[in-house]
Amino acid sequence: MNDVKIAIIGAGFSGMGAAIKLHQNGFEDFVVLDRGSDFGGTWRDNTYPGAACDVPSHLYSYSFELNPDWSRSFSKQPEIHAYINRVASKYDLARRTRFGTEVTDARWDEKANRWIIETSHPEHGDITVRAEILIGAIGPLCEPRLPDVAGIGDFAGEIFHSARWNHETDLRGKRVAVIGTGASAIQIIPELAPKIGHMDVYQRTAPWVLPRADRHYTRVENWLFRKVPGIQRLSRSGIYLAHELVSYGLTHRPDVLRPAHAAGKANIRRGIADPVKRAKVTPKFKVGCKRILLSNTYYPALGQDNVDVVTDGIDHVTPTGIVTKDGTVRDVDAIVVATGFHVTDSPGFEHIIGKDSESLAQVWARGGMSAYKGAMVHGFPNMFLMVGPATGLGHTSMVFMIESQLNYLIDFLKTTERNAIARTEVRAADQKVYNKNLQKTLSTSVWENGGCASWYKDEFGNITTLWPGFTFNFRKATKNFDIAAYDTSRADTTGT
Ligand code: N01
Repeated sequence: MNDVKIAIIGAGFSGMGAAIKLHQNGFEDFVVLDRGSDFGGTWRDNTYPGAACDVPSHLYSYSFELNPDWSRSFSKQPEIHAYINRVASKYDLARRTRFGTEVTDARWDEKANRWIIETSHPEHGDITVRAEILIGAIGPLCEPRLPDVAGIGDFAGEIFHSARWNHETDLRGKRVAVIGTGASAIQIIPELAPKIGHMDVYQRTAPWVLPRADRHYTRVENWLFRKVPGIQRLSRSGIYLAHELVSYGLTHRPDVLRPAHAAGKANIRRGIADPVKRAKVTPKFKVGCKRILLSNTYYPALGQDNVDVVTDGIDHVTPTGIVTKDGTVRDVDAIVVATGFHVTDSPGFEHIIGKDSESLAQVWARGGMSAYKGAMVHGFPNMFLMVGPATGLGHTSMVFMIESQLNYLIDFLKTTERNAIARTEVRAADQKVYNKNLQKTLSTSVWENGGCASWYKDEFGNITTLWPGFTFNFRKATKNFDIAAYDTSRADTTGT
């Protein structure tokens, strides 16, 4: 048994951020557990061709670790992963991190006021970690979702998910099917299209894809960012404010985003000459209802003669290809599955078990994901979720939300330490009111009224993934730990 004050699950952007802030604030007794073999979470796992960020580089980095050397305005995965590893090494996070360590069960022990965390490691075996505080930084986009299509397991060729790219496979000259047209697929398709023999793109819903203002930074710009950090901060603030304006359109006045429809349609016209293909890829819902995608190369790729857009719906998969509902058989050598992630039903929720011996999955199966300030869940004392329910964004950088949550985390730890509090549990009523207010704001949003189905919504039809509104309001809400919303008890008493 290993005893620590704090155990962090996950060494991605949010888990690393938590580790750094703990260290900076004098909380040194912690461990980071990660099932992978490197830092970066989703930026470690998503190595598909063309993987890049659709948030500007200067915004997609920690405010306390700006990177003046970004090579372009929208960075590609290798550069982001390298940045993450540089930060990890600067703060010596490897010393604190146990890689290859899968958390199989994390259970609250009410008598001991501790989290009992069972882990498994292929070489070190099973180790139990006992912690006063559990920080769940498992990430919302880490569990690949495979389509529920009959026969998919029987396909005899190469098949893999976008987040588990098989780099051993050479797709040059091959017949390839890509299932999905979301953020991942629209980056993969332009990379593959010029190299493969033929591609079938299975599109269930045509997304809005707007032009991407991507460019290389000049040497002078990088020099200036290095020498005058204020310029980079100014540029970051400008980008931040511009994105916040989009947030207003998304949540209160979707009509404000109407010009984006014209930009999206112009993007289609520029990229695709064939009117039949153009019609197929023209979206039928309001911009912003699903994540707004950015690309200058997606439509030109779809416009290529060796690329077909298939909209008939998949019926089943055979050992040699895909059969659509109209009975057409399309044989392929490989299938790329770009169908997203288990967001509201992550398998990770099954392994976190609270005071009533119920898992997060069981509790949330009753009414959907819910937390207080995206972090604390009634029934799960001393657990702090990073990027938990209602913290996702449709318009700007998650790193801003992560840093807001880190402020809240540190103030929670300082407050409880100062007051010798051993157990902290958010009150059910406060959690309920908080989420009721979120749902009220969401009711006018484009995600609710934009005429689309998306992973932002759960099986009950509620949007439980997104923060509705300006991110500076979330920053304000998480500035101080509001202890009045919590039931607390000291180590030597039964409650306060
Ligand atoms: O996944 P998605 P993703 N048959 O869920 C389709 C982030 N991200 O991996 O729209 C046929 O968006 C599904 O169709 P429909 C970002 O937050 C960021 O692309 O549901 N098709 C859709 O087209 C993003 O939102 C970056 O009708 C099926 C696609 O698969 C999130 O990750 C880059 C199907 C899934 O799209 C997820 O993006 C990449 C079926 N049975 C990703 N099931 C950045 O740049 C699903 N689909 C930061």
